[in-house]
Amino acid sequence: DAPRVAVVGATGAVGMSLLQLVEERGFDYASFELVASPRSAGRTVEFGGAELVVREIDDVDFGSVDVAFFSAGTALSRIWAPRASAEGALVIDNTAAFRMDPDTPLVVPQVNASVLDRRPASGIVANPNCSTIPLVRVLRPVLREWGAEQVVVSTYQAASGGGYSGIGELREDARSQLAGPPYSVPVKEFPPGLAFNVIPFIDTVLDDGGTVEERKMAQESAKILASPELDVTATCVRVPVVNGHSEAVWIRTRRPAEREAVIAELAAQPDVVVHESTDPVSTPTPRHNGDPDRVHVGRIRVSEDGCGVWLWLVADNLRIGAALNAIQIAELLREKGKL
Ligand code: A2P
Ligand code: 11C
Repeated sequence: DAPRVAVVGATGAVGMSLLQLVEERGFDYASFELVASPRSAGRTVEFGGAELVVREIDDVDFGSVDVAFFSAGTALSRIWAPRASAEGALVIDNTAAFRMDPDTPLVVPQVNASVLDRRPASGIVANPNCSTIPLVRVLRPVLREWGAEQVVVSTYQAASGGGYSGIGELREDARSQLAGPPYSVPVKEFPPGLAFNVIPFIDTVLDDGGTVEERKMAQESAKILASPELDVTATCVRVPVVNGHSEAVWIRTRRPAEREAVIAELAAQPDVVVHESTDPVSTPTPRHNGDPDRVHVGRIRVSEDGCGVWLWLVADNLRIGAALNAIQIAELLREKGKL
């Protein structure tokens, strides 16, 4: 039977992308509940040809839900995901709350689908961070074919990673900057202000000077790729782009690779598009990216000794990096008869 679905954080940037994808992909459901904060409770949202009323989470009976997608922040997931799962819903959690929990699989269906052969002990499946997902999708074939010792990544992350408030803040700040001083825009999401700027901090700074976002990329990649010895190091940077994360990736391989073979391996991955042209107009950028449900790769280069591979990737962080991966997890669970 088709599952009964709830989306927690349905009015947010990831939640709205998820609703769109459910419709676009014809994901089958028996019932559908939209959940958001008390601020949105009572609002109606058009979905599936009906007007659905948004509810607050206290009013949801998770015993009548088969799968609950959570995208309303880590703090809310910490409290509510275990409750929802105890009441009988399988939770697909898009926050950082349970990603590193040993009883919770961290899943990118194109990379480690087999970890869902068993129903998760915690009742929760974690969806990785939006910059981790496209990275592991391109690392998987390189690791398999040539091995890898080290991966060094610099990210160029869009404002939508900070949800609707991030997008709104970038737009307002850009207007204010264009209007000239005095600049009166309050900067909460992206201090000291993202418009016409780049900011080398995403999330909290740790004692060692790294950031939580950088640590997520390292830890989550190792868990998904099941390669604890792989050294993934990142510098995560916020850029004034509305949507679409980009990454410059350098991989030190164990065995020498040839450029043509790297291109062929990457192009053979599901929903990865390799753009071979070096014309800037044909190279993937967040504004000109083609199909938003694919990972776009360009600028593939190989060092003289064959053991250094560089590439550039662009991926829609709300879809590939969040909502699409979550719905693909649900589709995979359906295929495996676990949902
Ligand atoms: P709301 O729109 O009512 O604030 P974004 O990532 O775009 O900021 O979206 C965050 C999502 O999380 C929104 O749907 C938001 O609802 C939802 N949310 C925030 N706090 C809660 C809460 N306490 N209970 C349920 N949903 C919440
Ligand atoms: C950003 N990657 O771009 C963050 C947003 O762990 O799911 C997603 C945070 C997360 O700001």
